[in-house]
Amino acid sequence: MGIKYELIKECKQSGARLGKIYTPHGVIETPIFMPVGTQATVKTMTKEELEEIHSQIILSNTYHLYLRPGHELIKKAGGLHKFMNWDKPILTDSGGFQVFSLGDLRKITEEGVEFRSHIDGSKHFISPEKAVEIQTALGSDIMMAFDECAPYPADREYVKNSLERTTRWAKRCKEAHWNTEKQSLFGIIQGGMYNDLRKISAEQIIELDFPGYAVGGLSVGEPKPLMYEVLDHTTPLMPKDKPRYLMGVGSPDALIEGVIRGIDMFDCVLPTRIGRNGTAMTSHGKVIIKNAKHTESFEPLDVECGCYTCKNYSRAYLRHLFKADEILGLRLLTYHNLYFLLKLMEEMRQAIREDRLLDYRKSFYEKYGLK
Ligand code: PRF
Ligand code: ZN
Repeated sequence: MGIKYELIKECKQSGARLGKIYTPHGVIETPIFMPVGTQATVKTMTKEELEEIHSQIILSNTYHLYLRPGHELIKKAGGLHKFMNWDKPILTDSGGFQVFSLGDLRKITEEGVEFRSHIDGSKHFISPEKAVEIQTALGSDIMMAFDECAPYPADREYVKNSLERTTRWAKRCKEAHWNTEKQSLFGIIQGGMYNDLRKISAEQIIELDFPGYAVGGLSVGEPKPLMYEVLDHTTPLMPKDKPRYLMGVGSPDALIEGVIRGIDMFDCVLPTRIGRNGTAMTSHGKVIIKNAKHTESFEPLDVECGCYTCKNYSRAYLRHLFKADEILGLRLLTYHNLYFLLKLMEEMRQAIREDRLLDYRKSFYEKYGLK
């Protein structure tokens, strides 16, 4: 029924978790990074390319697909997997976060959120029930509860009200969720940067008994040490026998710190977004490909990387593509960045197997130029 999580082992050095999530579209090895395909496409990447770099699961968005092309159309196409030609697992975010990012284009009430489309300005309303209805039509393996992600900074009173509403919405999502054989609904813990509020939210959401739990409301502009401190207080409250998902996190250091604190799943637009604007993540830190110093560099982006981009193309060529606004540049850097992060996750899984994740962090940071 739905997904099943298997905890394989905990790293003796760090406490990080190695596990497997069994879904109707296959097994995911955790900890895992999920490439983001907001509009039913991981920008510039074909299905074959995603498979080549061992993407095990991708994320898509309720908000965007509801507005365009519409969840009814995707349902008619046979569901999101068939529509976008991706037969491995898909997780859909509920639209909570995306709608709240709209600023003055939205109005929150107990019933739900009224907002204007970023595409044509038309008016819409998403409630917890509607978010589940849309995700049911999309047919994702994992759907997310409709939550409110409080901004940063936000005062205690605001965050308290917001997390309590998030709990009431989570309950309504659960009641509206009927396709439980094929789709699993995850709850989302909020509570901002207040450790006591995180505890209240965790207790309330866990009480509702979801097959997996996310930590939302982090990576919203707060300093990284603060995010790590909140995680330090939050993950120990989460059940050991269910997957734990840290939403919207994808920088290499935050992935490592998250895994060390017991997180199993991550997603972020970072690798694909910075790839398209010409920044590569490499084992020696970031490379800004348009930089003049790469003009005559016939070395790959990362000599240690085995990806298609690094095996075949030089920095000089990639720089030329970006300077000339050629589409292939976007594709090659996106490919490399996703390969880099997915390999980082695989290396972390191996380090957990061998009880040496803290050693791995140390050597990664030294090379990457951190700490
Ligand atoms: N809630 C939802 N999606 C999200 C977040 C959240 O809090 C975040 C926070 N970084 C990213 N994506 N539903
Ligand atoms: Zn590469």
